Amino acid sequence: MSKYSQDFLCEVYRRMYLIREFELRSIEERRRGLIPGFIHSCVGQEATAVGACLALNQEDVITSTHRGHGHLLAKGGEPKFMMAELAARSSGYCRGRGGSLHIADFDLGILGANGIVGGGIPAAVGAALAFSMRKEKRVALSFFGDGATNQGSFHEAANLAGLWKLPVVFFCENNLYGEGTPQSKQAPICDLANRSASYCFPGVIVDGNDPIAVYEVTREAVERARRGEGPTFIEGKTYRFRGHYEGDPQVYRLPGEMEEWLKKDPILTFRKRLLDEGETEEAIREIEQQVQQKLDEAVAFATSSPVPQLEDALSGVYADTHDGKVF
Ligand SMILES: Cc1ncc(C[n+]2csc(CCOP(=O)(O)OP(=O)(O)O)c2C)c(N)n1
Ligand SMILES: [Mg+2]
Repeated sequence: MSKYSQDFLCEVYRRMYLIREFELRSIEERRRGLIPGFIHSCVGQEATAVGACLALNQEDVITSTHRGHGHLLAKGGEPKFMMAELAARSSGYCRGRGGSLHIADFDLGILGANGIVGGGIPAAVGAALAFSMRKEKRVALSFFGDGATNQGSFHEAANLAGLWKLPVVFFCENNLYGEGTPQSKQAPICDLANRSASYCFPGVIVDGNDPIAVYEVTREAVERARRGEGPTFIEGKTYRFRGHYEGDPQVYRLPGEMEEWLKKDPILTFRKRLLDEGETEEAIREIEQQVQQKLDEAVAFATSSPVPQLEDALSGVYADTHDGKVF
């Protein structure tokens, strides 16, 4: 028997299923023409987002990446405002100006997805510095990919966070590739968690397809940060099941690699685990139906929302028209 309540385990499944289905819907809606531009889907990486965000409080903050939909949904993002943003509608999170790569909601502690690889990492460290200076017991968690750990921004941010013992969690989703380049051709080390040694804080490796394992290591890292003991680097080993972007021919994958990882599909394995824990098939189906209904509503909301108007193009660009929110 699990030490977690059925309600908690069902919530884990609900959030992971929502992310998976949100991604599949957005791929479909892009094909149908509702969504312009690129989508970098996180299908296969749902467990890192959900496990990590469940270990945070509402007032804690995250920074995200170009592959950010899962992080935002896991931190409480509303699917209809996200779908509207993806569809470039004025009812979207950023009034339709940001799109998939730039969704933010300060009220939920979502400081932003980010099109710049490694760009969210110093932003999270900056937030952690602010918390520390204001003596607030809040934590910043930065999601980033394996490729981002080769950026200077990661090393500079990790250095200061280690030096100043800031309340930050560096969460690396190692999906084995940066675009089409395998990790072995990007960096001379295998386990990226070892990078933390240079900056004098712990590095932990976790099965990134197991949301409970992710939750547990993240909770420990968050508690450590809240106690003022500084950062932790978590490396979640995982795999993306879709291309780097929708349309990627994926010629770089090794033979048999996908098949092996599909056996560890976080949604299917956790669904089975729920059944083993005594949850009924009917209860799981009900969760799935509720999610599907939410997504139907999200697509209908986006479809019926207006596109931004030309005369509003400059609103929010200059400080005097900014709505003044701080995180
Ligand atoms: C600074 C910068 N360099 C290059 C790119 C182009 N680019 C977009 S995603 C990506 C790969 C990132 O790999 P990783 O950090 O492992 O994240 P993943 O896509 O695997 O989630 C690259 C090189 C970019 N957006 N920003
Ligand atoms: Mg990667």
